[in-house]
Amino acid sequence: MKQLIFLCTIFFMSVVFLCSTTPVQATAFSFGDDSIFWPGWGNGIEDHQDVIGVPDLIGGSVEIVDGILTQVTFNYAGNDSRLRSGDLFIDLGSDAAWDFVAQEATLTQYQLGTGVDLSSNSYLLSNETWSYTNGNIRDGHPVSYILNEQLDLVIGNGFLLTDFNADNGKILFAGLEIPVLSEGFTIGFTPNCANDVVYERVSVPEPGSMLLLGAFMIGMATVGRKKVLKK
Ligand SMILES: [Ca+2]
Ligand SMILES: [Ca+2]
Repeated sequence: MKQLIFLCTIFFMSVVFLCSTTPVQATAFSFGDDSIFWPGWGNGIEDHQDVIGVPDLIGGSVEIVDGILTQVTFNYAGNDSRLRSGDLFIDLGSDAAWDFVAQEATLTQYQLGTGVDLSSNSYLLSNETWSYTNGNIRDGHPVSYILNEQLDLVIGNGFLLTDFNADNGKILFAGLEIPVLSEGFTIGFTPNCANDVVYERVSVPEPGSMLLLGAFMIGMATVGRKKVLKK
């Protein structure tokens, strides 16, 4: 009898677990900084060094709610008041074509149709967004995607907009609504002088794997219960 009560309890807990995994799930995944430049965008000079001056991007994290990428945070060390944020690029499925770009001014999110190949020439490059002559930068690296005339105006008025001066060590892109696939995605980002470039793959575990675990627990409990009843 005790065994039967035990198995019934497991069965009940399994049902609760299975039901509780179905509603809203917010999950955070972290990423590092293992790339020096985007594939194909080395400049032949600074290609061996991850960081030129400051800041040093040290990875970050993403938040996914029910299969929707809602925010991306970059962590960095060091600061320079002349720096501005570049755009956030997202490549769904990591097939070397950008599918979404989020831009600073109003954190507007754009979907790029069938994706924009990495070799596209529709970028503003680091040497076009950084006018200071003292100190080296990583020349010729994509910083922002040219989507409309408005962005050119923003650049003309003083680079991109997110303020690197907050000095809290974080750059946050929030309010995103990007549906991500189980294949995962790649994040691209750099400050306007491309002194440190992010190109990182993020894996997203299948939501179904949690449901499978719940179903497995119920199955085990059911088999065990039948055995007890037979006795
Ligand atoms: Ca770095
Ligand atoms: Ca880097």
